[in-house]
Amino acid sequence: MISQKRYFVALLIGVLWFNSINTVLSQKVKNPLTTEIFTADANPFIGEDGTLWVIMGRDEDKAVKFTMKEYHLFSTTDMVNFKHHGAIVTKSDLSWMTTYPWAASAIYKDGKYYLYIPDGGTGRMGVLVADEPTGPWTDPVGDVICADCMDPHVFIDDDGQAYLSASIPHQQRKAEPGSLRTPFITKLKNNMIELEDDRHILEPTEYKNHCEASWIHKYKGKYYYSYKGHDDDAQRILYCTSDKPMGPYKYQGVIMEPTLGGNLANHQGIIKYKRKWWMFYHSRPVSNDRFRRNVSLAPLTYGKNGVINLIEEPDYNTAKLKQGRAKFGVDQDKHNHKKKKKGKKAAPKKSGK
Ligand code: FUB
Repeated sequence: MISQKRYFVALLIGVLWFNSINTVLSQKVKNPLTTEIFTADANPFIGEDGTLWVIMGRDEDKAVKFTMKEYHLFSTTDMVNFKHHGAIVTKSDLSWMTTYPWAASAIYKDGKYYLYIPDGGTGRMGVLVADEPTGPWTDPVGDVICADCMDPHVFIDDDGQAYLSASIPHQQRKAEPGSLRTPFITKLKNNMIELEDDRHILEPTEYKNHCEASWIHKYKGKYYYSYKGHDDDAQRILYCTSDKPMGPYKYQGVIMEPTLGGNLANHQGIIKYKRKWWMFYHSRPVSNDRFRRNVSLAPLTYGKNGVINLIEEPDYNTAKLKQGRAKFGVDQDKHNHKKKKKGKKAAPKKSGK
């Protein structure tokens, strides 16, 4: 009798779990994820209870540069409905900040959340710690923990070892031809607030045309290092793969072509959530302006041999955009006109080498 009861409870849990996953797979993502504020540099991470959290930088409503002052937090359990938790960290919380808090990286490990924050493009990077993604976030060091970690990303491997990838600013190291900054990968110590001394600076044979936005993820035992391109690959999201987290890597191709509104600074955040892979990115569907961006989300799929299929920028939620444009005084007709004139460029279906 007892075992029959247990069987039914297990069956019920199984059905509920299957339904929740199917909901995620079948619902349609609403892009951009919010038009309430301008957002950029989405960093998705999974919390202790399985919620997907996303920390984004906020572009100011009247921004004319990347003068971002706040990180905002969003959460979801279905990739369709995102809850906005407001600003969780501001520039004034960071005693060591000399410029603006740019693309940060957050991660959960052993009961704590860590947030790695770059001081603009200077390479200086500090770290905050919290018990919950909503904070309060505190600064355990009170100073930077790295002098040359621009656009950091922290990835934790299956064995618990954490790796940090980032870009060395060009002021500190001359980049390879075609690149603006040099990518590297290093280990974090167990305490998550110190870097190991050894680092693998990627050789020119491992990547090409690198700008910023380092990101590591793992798929079927392979490590993927993705980044935003430079020079001939300006504004593209590119990637390389390796059998080991610290490389050597091999350049593979393009994940995404330049986004709507064109110039400067896409930034990818790649994550697996409820059996499906996703890429957060940003573009300018509301403002059509370089410094006022909106984060969107697209499914990421793999082809033969783990090749990442090219992600085409999806259609946006027009009703939401109209509201957004009215709020920020963007001329709808001017935007549409520009879009029509530009036309739709043909893009290859698979990533090219
Ligand atoms: O958002 C400020 C900077 O622009 C980021 O650090 C870069 O990745 C680019 O998105």
